Amino acid sequence: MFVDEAEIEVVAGRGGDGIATFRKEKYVARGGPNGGDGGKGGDVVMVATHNANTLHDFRHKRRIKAESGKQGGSNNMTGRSGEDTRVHVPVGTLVYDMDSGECLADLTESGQEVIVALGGRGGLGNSNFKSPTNRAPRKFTSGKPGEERTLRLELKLIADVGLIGYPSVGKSTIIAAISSARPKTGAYHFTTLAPNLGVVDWKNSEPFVVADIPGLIEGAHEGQGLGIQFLKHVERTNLLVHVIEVCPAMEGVDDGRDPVRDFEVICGELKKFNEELSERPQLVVLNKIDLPFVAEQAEELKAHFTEELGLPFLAISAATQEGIEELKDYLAEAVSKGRFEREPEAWEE
Ligand SMILES: Nc1nc2c(ncn2[C@@H]2O[C@H](COP(=O)(O)OP(=O)(O)OP(=O)(O)O)[C@@H](O)[C@H]2O)c(=O)[nH]1
Ligand SMILES: [Mg+2]
Repeated sequence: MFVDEAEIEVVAGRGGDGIATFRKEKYVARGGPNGGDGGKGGDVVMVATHNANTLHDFRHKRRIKAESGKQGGSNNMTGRSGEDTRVHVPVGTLVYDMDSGECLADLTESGQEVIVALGGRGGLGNSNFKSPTNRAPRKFTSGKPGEERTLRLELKLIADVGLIGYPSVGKSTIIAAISSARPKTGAYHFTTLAPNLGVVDWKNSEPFVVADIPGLIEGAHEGQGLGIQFLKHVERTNLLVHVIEVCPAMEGVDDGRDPVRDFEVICGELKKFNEELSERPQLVVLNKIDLPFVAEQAEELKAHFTEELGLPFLAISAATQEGIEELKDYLAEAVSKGRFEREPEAWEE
């Protein structure tokens, strides 16, 4: 099950207590203080990984603790530190403190980590309290409690390209045709219930990630269909591929579907979700041109999108692979250009 939000409590380990002990040596009636300090409590650390792609695990694991530090020992032995607890979350997870609302981390890269609850300091053993006036202190201090927080985790996938469009236009078939992803496809609406990520490795370009999300329909912003909650998973992309299709005309039935109108409806939904997202560069892809009634309209649609709207346009068939190479060429170039624009310093050498 795909879960992209979770609430958890994290409790770091308590510091171990210091102790009060005295040296026992032959011929020394009363040795000096030698009580060691307590060990530090373990931290709770979040680590981003590509091996997880949902926050599902946290539906049942609501409280995550780290180990406490151990008590100090005699002979000035510091107690063992508590083990840190490392929690693996998917890349793209944002970590918020529930109380302050503050964003503690945005884990965008694999291996990136953040301490979300710091372990308590260990207490001091009595050897710390020796002074000229008190050569045999019995004083020691207790370890400090570990930090405790309630966190809200939010997953927002990170991809270079996002596939959007009505249900059944062939988004999942396209991601399967261009990438390593093999999502379910089907001749019915809402086959895809959760986002899929696929890596495209094409020619000499750097591999890039494409996200396929559940289909959108009119009123998605009001919760129609599966709603627009999945749109957040294409917020962190540089390019949207807007997939359209021509539906077969059925005698006497007007289902209101038309590629130009579909396109406008989805753009309207995007805008309602996030104004900025609706301004993201889009490539319009007409799919299913292996079907004669689709091929028939390709020229006219191309003219509409390129000339009237000034948008790039490709006609493809994910089923027969027609136009798939051009699509991958286009995406690879757009992605590398996008990366270049985002991080020009990295390319200067
Ligand atoms: N003829 C033809 N059929 C296609 C093509 N691409 C996809 N289909 C079919 O269209 C139907 C829907 O394809 P999906 O890839 O599941 O569509 P989707 O956009 O992911 O749909 P949702 O996940 O429901 O939003 C399936 O029956 C596919 O086999 C194509 O290029 N040509
Ligand atoms: Mg799908």
